[in-house]
Amino acid sequence: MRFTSPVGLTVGALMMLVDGIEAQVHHHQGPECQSTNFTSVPQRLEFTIEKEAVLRHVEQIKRISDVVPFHHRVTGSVGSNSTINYIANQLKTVGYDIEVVPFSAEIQVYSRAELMIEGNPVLHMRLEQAVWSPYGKWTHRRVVPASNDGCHIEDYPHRARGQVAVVNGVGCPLSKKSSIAKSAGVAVLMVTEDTELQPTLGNPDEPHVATVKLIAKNPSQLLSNLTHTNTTAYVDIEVHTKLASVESASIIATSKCGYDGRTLMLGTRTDSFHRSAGLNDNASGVAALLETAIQLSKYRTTNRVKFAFWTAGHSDNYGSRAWAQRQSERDLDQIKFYLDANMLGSANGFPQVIGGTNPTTGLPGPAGSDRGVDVLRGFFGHNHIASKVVDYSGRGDYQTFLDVGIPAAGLFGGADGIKTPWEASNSPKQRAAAGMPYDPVYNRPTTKLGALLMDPELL
Ligand SMILES: *[C@@H]1O[C@H](CO)[C@@H](O)[C@H](O)[C@H]1NC(C)=O
Ligand SMILES: *[C@@H]1O[C@H](CO)[C@@H](O)[C@H](O)[C@H]1NC(C)=O
Ligand SMILES: *[C@@H]1O[C@H](CO)[C@@H](O)[C@H](O)[C@H]1NC(C)=O
Ligand SMILES: *[C@@H]1O[C@H](CO)[C@@H](O)[C@H](O)[C@H]1NC(C)=O
Ligand SMILES: CC(=O)N[C@H]1CO[C@H](CO)[C@@H](O)[C@@H]1O
Repeated sequence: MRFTSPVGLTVGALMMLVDGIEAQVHHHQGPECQSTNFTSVPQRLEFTIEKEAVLRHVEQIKRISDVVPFHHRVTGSVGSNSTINYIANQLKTVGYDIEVVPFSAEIQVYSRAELMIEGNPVLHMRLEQAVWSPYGKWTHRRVVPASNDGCHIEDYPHRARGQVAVVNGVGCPLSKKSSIAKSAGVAVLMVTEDTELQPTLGNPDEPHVATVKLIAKNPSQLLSNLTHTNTTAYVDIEVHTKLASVESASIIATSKCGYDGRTLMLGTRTDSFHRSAGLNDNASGVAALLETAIQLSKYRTTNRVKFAFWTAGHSDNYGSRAWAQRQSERDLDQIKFYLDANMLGSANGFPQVIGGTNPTTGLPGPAGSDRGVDVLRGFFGHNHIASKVVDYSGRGDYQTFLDVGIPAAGLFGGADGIKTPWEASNSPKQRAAAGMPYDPVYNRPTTKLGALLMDPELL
């Protein structure tokens, strides 16, 4: 079965975007690229990506996760290393120049947080601990709600000093709230949200307070129960964290042919969350990109194409940031566009193009980002597939590129966001559950391939 792949087609479309003037086609090709072994321009790449081939890569990654402890593929683990080796071997076989970019860092490998609400009855709740949160144990503290969104120091009342301040999940990055809470003398910052997503503080170097998330179906009601009872609610909170030095690698595969000065880069991350085999998140991105790379190897491209398979994506884009730090200004300047592909197999997914406003600067992405977004939207429109643009959230490896001034966009099937009625009515029947998450198994310990619906439209 042959089908149209957004990733495959958009590679072709984006290559034309970075081509600019078509006349430069042959000038920059080395002698090995003059052979008739190559077809010249990959305009029809989209027709050569087979769904079965993509699924085979996902199945291979599932096989890897089946035989490792806890079935996860966390950075530096056996499952992660086997995934990386599999990718590198596949790409080497079809002739890419492979660069193994070593990665070594202190990574949070274990975290757990618990809340005990004293009172009648005593409530025990699991908290999701923010990545890079400081740790500790606090007993008999008051729960004090911050006013507004907790983005300004005056949002934390004096009686929150040394206590547990509660904020919502909107308004500004959690990292900012946590730093402000620290200045306000708060002991623990508790964010209430109804999603399973593990929050992150970005990096371990900034001043933060212990930061945890209380996952509640109705956070505002729980909060008012905790804070507006006539007797003050007291809580005990315990945050455990373990850091370990982790060794891993990112894989960069570079096409043999093409002009370096206008390089197109495509990337995805290879690691999973702790409790998950990560088959959608993000094996689907790996599989789609890997198969695109394999098919593209048959073509002589005008411009250089690099495929990146990042490690430590889960720990705040560490892998891609470590790679970017090793590049010279000139290397980075040659990359004219970066496309990130992740979670393309979301069972209730909806095609989303990531672009818009950079959360770090509050400004639009670097010049050229919009054109990339238009090419991706254009693809969906041309194929009568409903899609939408969502703002960069900072959680994908595209953020690394935005931060160094390289135009970037992302392709995404959706995670714990909720499908709207409009999106549902513009989705095929099997993905039309309004009011349900795009990925019902996001960050859950499932290894079932059946949970994925690798459907042609989303791959
Ligand atoms: C072209 O393909 C043939 C057969 O697959 C191979 O032997 C030859 O080395 C290739 N030439 C180049 C320049 O890659
Ligand atoms: C809040 O308290 C009310 C009344 O006791 C209870 O029915 C409700 O379930 C509580 N909500 C939460 C989120 O704990
Ligand atoms: C809390 O106190 C107010 C007045 O002080 C009273 O009207 C209300 O019934 C009390 N609520 C509970 C749950 O005891
Ligand atoms: C994973 O690979 C890295 C090298 O990239 C190595 O240092 C590390 O020991 C490997 N981890 C395991 C668990 O084999
Ligand atoms: C485990 C992991 O890194 N998941 C990521 C997969 O990609 C999406 C989109 O970039 C991220 O939001 C997830 O955090």
